Amino acid sequence: MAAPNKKWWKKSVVYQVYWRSFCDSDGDGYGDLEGVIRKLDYIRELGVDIVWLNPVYESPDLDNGYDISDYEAIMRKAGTMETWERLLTEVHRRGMKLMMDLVVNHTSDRHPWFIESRSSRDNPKRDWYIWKDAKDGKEPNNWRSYFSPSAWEWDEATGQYYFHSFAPEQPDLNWRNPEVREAIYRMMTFWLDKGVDGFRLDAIALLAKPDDFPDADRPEDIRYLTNNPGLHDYLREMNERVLSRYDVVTVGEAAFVTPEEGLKFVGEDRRELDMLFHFEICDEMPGWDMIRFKQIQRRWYAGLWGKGTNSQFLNNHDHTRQVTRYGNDGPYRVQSAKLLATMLHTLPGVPYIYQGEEIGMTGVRFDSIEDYNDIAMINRYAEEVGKGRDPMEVFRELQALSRDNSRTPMQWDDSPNAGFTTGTPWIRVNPNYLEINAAKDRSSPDSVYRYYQELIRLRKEHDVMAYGDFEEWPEWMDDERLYVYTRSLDGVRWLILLNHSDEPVPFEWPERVRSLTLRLLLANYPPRGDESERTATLRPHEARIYELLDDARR
Ligand code: TEU
Repeated sequence: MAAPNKKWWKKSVVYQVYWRSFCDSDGDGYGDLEGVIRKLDYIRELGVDIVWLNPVYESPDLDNGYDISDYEAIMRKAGTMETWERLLTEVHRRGMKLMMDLVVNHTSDRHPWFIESRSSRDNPKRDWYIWKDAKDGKEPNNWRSYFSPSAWEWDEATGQYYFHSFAPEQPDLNWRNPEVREAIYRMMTFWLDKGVDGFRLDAIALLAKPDDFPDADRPEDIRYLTNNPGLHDYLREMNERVLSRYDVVTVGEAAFVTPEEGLKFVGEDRRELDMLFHFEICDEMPGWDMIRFKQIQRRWYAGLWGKGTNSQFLNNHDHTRQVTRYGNDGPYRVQSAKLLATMLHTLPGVPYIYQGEEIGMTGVRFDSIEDYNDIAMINRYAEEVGKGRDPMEVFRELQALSRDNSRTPMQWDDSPNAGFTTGTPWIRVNPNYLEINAAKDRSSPDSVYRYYQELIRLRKEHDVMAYGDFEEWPEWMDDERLYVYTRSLDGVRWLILLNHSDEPVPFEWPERVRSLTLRLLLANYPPRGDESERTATLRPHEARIYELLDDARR
């Protein structure tokens, strides 16, 4: 297959900073931008190239910043514009780039645009949002939203419903209206002129809405919210009007896309976005499923390679920590965290690290719904309990995938509140911080943190990790425990061997490699001295990266 074109961001590693849970500099219990600045050396020492900062704009903060009330101001909890500017300077001073999270599908209901829009039916901004009359005295259609039972909210004052893909406090903008698009492009230009290096575009597959909002056959399957006609016209226009004028990188959060759909977002000849997050894993694979995971990787590689860029991630601020959800957070936590890292950093695509992943932080199980803050969980809990279900049963059901699993504070050290804050943290700290924390990891040569450093160093030194073709070894394609594949570029060939299971698994080297020399580049266990040329035994959650050398290259 054609190797991808080279661009600066294709060889990069992105680190996601969920700032409110990262580092609190002033003791108010919320992480803040000053706190992020303090920890930039930590991020830099990992080897990271791009920092993705979750939304910091002015917001009533009902959905943790994804409900923006002023796009050109900084939320008080986070800091001031002056601090933000200093953060940008400090990121750049360390040779890194800053990627801002931007929400353009919806605003907060407190945004002045919406306040005007809802003020009367003939307000000039009425059409900036999506308003519809009631149908037979009810909602215009039967769609659900992500966070509530209906995507429509009744507005008593003007006697119409407005549309919201998420909470009722997050009304969707009407992208059909050219004035809305102009206002968004102007706002993006404001940030680009300040020097940001790119955007993570929130819920970007939701921008376009259908003409007529037909009823869904199965309202519980909310795919209808995404990928509606017109979406790619908007993205092309955004690219032409804004993005193409700067040397920036974009990643779109694209729910419910297949590789065929995905290529429309990131195909390099289409001039829309650079990378995407698809959710075939995080939204649709509740627990680890090796066969399915391999199929997903295969399909996306076939669909995008040489044409557009994928991202590799298994968790973020919305999805439970990977070592808990997809690995082993018990006896093999360290090995498992390293195995997952090896996989994400050697599969084709740009790897994303979610804060705390690099020290193997785990999910959490708090005792009661009162300990949780996630609006998705709380609204769903109220809905289900409202139907008369047993509250404890509902609570238990929602716990495993609550978004708060990954939102607990970063565990810096073993001091109170894990060194995150001197005040009362906005969300409880995971009690395992005495055992799992950055200070401990950084001082131990075998830690998860050190392993991430090694992986990132390898990416910097070897183009094959970013640009190499991907090929699975056919003998293990259907294996439920082992994942075996190569990456190859210009005669350099790497082999990745992963045992994603709690048991030791025997491995027999195929005939065709017995004449090659294997040079071990990185592994999460010490090398065994007792392996023959024909067989090996992979220990639980063992990961190895080899370079394969034939005679000419030895
Ligand atoms: O999430 C969008 C979203 O739909 C996710 O909840 C979903 O689980 C998945 O990851 C994509 O299919 C974004 C933000 O990441 C989230 O924190 C916000 O709450 C949401 O948008 C609304 O802005």
